[in-house]
Parts: sequence; C-alpha cells; structure tokens
Amino acid sequence: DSNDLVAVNNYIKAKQTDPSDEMHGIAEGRNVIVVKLESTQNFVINNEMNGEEITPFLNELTKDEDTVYMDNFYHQTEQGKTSDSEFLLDNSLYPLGRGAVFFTHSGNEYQTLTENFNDNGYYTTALHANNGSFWNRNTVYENFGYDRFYSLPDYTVGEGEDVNWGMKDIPFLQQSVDHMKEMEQPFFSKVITLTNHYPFTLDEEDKFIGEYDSNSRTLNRYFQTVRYQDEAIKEFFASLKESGLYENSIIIMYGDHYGISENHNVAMSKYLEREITPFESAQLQRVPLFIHIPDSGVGEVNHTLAGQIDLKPTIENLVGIETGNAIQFGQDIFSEDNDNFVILRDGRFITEDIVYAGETCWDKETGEAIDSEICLPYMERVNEELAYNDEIIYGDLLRFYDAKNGRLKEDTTEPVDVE
Ligand code: GP9
Ligand code: MN
Repeated sequence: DSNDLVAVNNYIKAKQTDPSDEMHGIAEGRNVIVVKLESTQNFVINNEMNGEEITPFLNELTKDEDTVYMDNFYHQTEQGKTSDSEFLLDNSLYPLGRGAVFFTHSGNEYQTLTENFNDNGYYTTALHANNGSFWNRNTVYENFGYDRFYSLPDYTVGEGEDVNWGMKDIPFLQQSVDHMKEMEQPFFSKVITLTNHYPFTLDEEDKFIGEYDSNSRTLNRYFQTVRYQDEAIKEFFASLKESGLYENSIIIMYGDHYGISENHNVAMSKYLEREITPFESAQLQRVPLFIHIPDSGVGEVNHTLAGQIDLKPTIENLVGIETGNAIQFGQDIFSEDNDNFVILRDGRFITEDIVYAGETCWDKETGEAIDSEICLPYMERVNEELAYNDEIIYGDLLRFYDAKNGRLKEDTTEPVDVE
C-alpha cells in the first residue's frame, strides 16, 4: 500500500544526487532523438576484426567535439530484452528479474520520460518497423504517453529492403527522417533499429566487411551486421543534416542489450585473446552510449560508470526538465556527485574498483578473484534497491504518488484494492 511507497521514497531521497549545473538545459528546446542500437555491445567500438574497423562512423564520433561517448555504460535488461531497455529509458526503474514487464505490468501507473516531454510541450513519438503488438508496444506506448507510434504500416518496404527480422536499417532510418520532417517541433522520437539482431543475417550487397573465423557462426556474422548498422547510422546523420533538422536536435544512441551470449565464450575468447571469466562476462555487458549535441563543444570520452537506468534523469537535465521529485533509481550521468556504481538486473554489480559476478568478488585492475568480504556491504545495497524496485512494480505504487509536488496523493489513505 502507500506506506510501502514512503519507505521507497526515503531510500531514493537518501541516495539522490544533484544533476549537473554545467549540462543543465544545454539542449533546451531542441528535438530529442534517441536511437536504440540493436544488440550492440561496447567491445566493437574502436576495435578491429581482421584488420578492419567494425564501426568506422561511431569510432569517429568517439573523437567528435560535439559527442560525449560513454565507455563504461551497462545494459540492465533481462528476459524482456529490447522492451526492458525501453522500460529503463522511460522510467528509470529496473525491469523485472523474470518475464517482461511490458507484458506483466503494462497497465501500471508510470511517471515516464515521455509524459515529462509531453508536459513540456514536446510532440512524442516512437518509430520501429515491426508490428505494433510485438512486445505489447501498442498498449505500453499509449500508457507511457507517446503521442504517436510509427510502426510497420507507416513504412514502405521496397524490393530487397527486407532481411532477417524485417525492414533493413538503412531505408528504415531514411523513412524515419521523412516522418520527423512532418512532426511538430520540438519532438521527442525514440527510434528502434532491427538489422543487427540474432541470427545476424544480411544480403550479400550489405556486407561491407568479411566474416570472422571462429567456431561460432553467430559471432562470425555479428561483426558484419554491426558494420551494416554503422553505415545506416552514418546515412541517418546525413539525412538529418539534409532535412535541416540536425542543428536543432540532439541525438542519443545506446545499445539495448548483448548480442553475443555466454554460449559463444570460446569464440569470444579467441577474438578478445583472453579467457572469458565471470568478471569478463560482466564487463561485456557494457553497451555504447553516445550523446551528440551539435554545436555544443561538449565532446569527450567519459569513463563514468553508468547504466540505462540513468538515461531518463540525464536526458531530462540536458533539456532542462526538473526531475527532483521523481521516484527513480537512476541519476544524471554528469552529476558531480555521481556515485559510480552500477547494478545489473541479476544482482551483479560494478564499482570503480571491483566487479561482483558469479558469486565472486573480482579486482577490476587485475581481473583476479579477491576476498568476498570486500563485496558484502555493496551486496546489501544491491538487494535493497532491487527489492524496492520490485515493490514499486508489483504493488503499482506510483499510483499513490504525486510527482509534481513530491508527496503522497491525499486521497489514497484508503487505497483501492486493484486485485
Ligand atoms: C523487435 C525488436 C527486437 O521488435 O525490438 O526485440 P528483441 O528480440 O531484441 O527483444
Ligand atoms: Mn533488442
């Protein structure tokens, strides 16, 4: 009931950090375009396969004067995969440990990034060339407050423009820019790519690099689809510039979850030239995050430890939306008091010095197992935080909370039983 919310709120207030003043409102009034990079892990960035770059365009962005590239950014998804990464973006809450919250708790009351954009005069949209019912998106997007969902029927899939799970990223992103040209500004658009999805198949003409050579055909092909996606992003930027939207927009891109599971550890260890211990596996859960703000000069490679849970407060601060009263577990990535602590949904965690994974505490610098006593105090915090999170979702607790005024709703002393 609403008493549970009091405990949750106290926990959140105690760990809350002030967002960065320096970044506050730096993108105020601009369109916000969030591109979710399907199955894209961080190990491909600034790396090579058979002497060839895997992500030449994204690599350039890591050195770009208007781009912040985060290289210690983790996905926090579970079985809900892409949909979990969307849940994290919109709510700054963890998804569930089992099942997909997009299916199990689609009707809860949420206080989302999208609604906050709506309240601040933005037109809010999601774009993805798949059936609207996949991952229950039609229902959830409506609940999250999206004004419009451009799904498969909003796209023209021409001859040869279909591969693997559906429409290829290059025409998809192109047509998405056409949709954006028609939108009322400023807009918030979440754009979801698809080509770099298991089993990572491509048409011959879209293979810009060769395959890798290992015992995993999945990993061998993965490099090629990541390379294709990189090309699609490059063309997307070009189209945005051509359309005139670019200068008045910011573009945020992040990997949604891993593409290469632990079933491919032998092949991964061949590629990375080291053993894939539980420590390495945890570190492989890093996905790239790019924050591109044209004409800002804020570019840097930022090593702060962060996760998808931090996207909402970070984006809100960039556009100048006040987020102080929100019930959320993330923090502004650029906050000066950032606690540099990341919790993965399965209880693994990462600090500046240690990683907890495989029920073992690991020294980050050496990659060796260390005395587990060192991890104990953090473990308590991790369990507490995930438990509070689950109470919010299972109890639909946000229906008792007035986020604008930062207090319990007055008429909820006798909460209605929804069961
Ligand atoms: C489907 C796409 C892929 O529409 O988002 O979902 P995934 O299998 O990665 O969760
Ligand atoms: Mn996905």
